[in-house]
Amino acid sequence: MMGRPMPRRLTETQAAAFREEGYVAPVPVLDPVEVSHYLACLANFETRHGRVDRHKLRTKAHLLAPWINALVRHDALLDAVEDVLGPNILCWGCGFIIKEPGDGAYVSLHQDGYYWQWEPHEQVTAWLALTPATRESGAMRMVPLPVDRPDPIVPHEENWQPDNLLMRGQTASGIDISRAVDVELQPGEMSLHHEYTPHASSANRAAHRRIGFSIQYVTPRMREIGERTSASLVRGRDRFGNFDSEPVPQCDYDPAALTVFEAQQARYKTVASRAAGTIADAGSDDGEATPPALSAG
Ligand SMILES: O=C(O)CCC(=O)C(=O)O
Repeated sequence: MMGRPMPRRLTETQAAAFREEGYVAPVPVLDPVEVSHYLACLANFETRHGRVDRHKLRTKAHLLAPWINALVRHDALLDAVEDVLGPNILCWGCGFIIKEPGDGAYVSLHQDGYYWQWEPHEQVTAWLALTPATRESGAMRMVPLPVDRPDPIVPHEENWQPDNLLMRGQTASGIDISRAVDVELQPGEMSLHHEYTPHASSANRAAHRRIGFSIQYVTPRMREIGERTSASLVRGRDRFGNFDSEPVPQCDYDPAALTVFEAQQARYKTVASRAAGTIADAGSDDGEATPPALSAG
């Protein structure tokens, strides 16, 4: 571990597990008072704007309300993300993934990187539980695989199903699902997973809503192939300028932020509708250190 900074929130074991297994959990980040606060914010938001159903608030929700924007900037979340990505962090997107009791919603086995055309692959998804995410309520299941491996993205079959929360019903082939590990989380705990890590989740058979908040963080060095898009600098500095910066909403559906949200939403649909092949890692000589937990041990 020589030369690697001391982790801020993950243990050394957890930071190593992220590299070796592609995910780490549980990471405690919010205390019960904070969990209650964010649940109340969500309840107020739903009272004012309608229930957050399975297709609403799924991408760049941080542009829609000040409290969502504050959550993606929460220090405890960012400390853990910093242990994986290093000190400079952008929030690319986020969304609520809510499974109502008995609604049948599930997520097929997939890799996030199947659609994302990003390089280098300096990305992590933080998935925060606001209610218990258990085997019964439809917690995520991860297939442990090292981040650093040849040909990490496998072919996906596309088979749209109404209850599948994935837009095209993409399902990874050739992955041994029997190796999947249940990632059960209590409210206030989160998991971190890399875009190469295969994961899935089953329907909610519990009596409560399973409320998860999924945030995609990237380093400023990361860029999207093709169209230029936007992201929010949430920690450190951005010496690369690969993304347009995003406004911070001052109220729900602040018009300035909503314009950016809608433009990105339209683009996201286009990206998600074309299957991505594996993108070769293009090592860049930019003088910025490789993120701590993404560098080989
Ligand atoms: O919420 C779920 O069950 C799945 C979430 C997911 O696939 C993700 O955040 O990448």
